[in-house]
Amino acid sequence: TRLLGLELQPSKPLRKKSSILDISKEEMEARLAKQQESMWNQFVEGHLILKEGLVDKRKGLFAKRRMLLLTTGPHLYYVDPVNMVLKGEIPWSSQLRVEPKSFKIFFVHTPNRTYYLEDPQGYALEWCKVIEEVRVNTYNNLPT
Ligand code: 4IP
Repeated sequence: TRLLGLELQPSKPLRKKSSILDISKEEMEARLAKQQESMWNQFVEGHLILKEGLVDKRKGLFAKRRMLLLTTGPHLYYVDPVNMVLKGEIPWSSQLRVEPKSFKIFFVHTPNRTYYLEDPQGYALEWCKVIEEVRVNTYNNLPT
């Protein structure tokens, strides 16, 4: 039927809003192929990079600027972007929690350590949102 020029669609079953981790096999292959051109690809052990960005990771008095790479797995790798060396990984578990402190500062809590991170560009809330989305979709539990 047509109504005011609009085609009336039979109502679709309600679908959950797709998450950042809902990636079809074809899309995964295409994105991984494209990622081969990325200078960060060498650090992520074949995983797909979901978000990347420079952050200052504070430990004690000093902060180190690191490229933070959130990937499928999930993993949160951090790389020294000057020497192009993988420095470590924030360990993922169902207990990982993010805590935005301001537009620039956010914490990543893990059972053994809280990572103090600062996004100089002010996208801390974006980081928190995407990490939380990955957590929920990986471990299937509710925010606390
Ligand atoms: C270092 O401080 C860097 O912040 C390291 O970060 C950090 O390791 C070290 O903590 C910390 O002592 P200095 O360079 O001033 O000595 P990065 O590895 O990114 O270079 P992580 O990786 O663990 O944050 P310790 O406690 O891990 O050694």
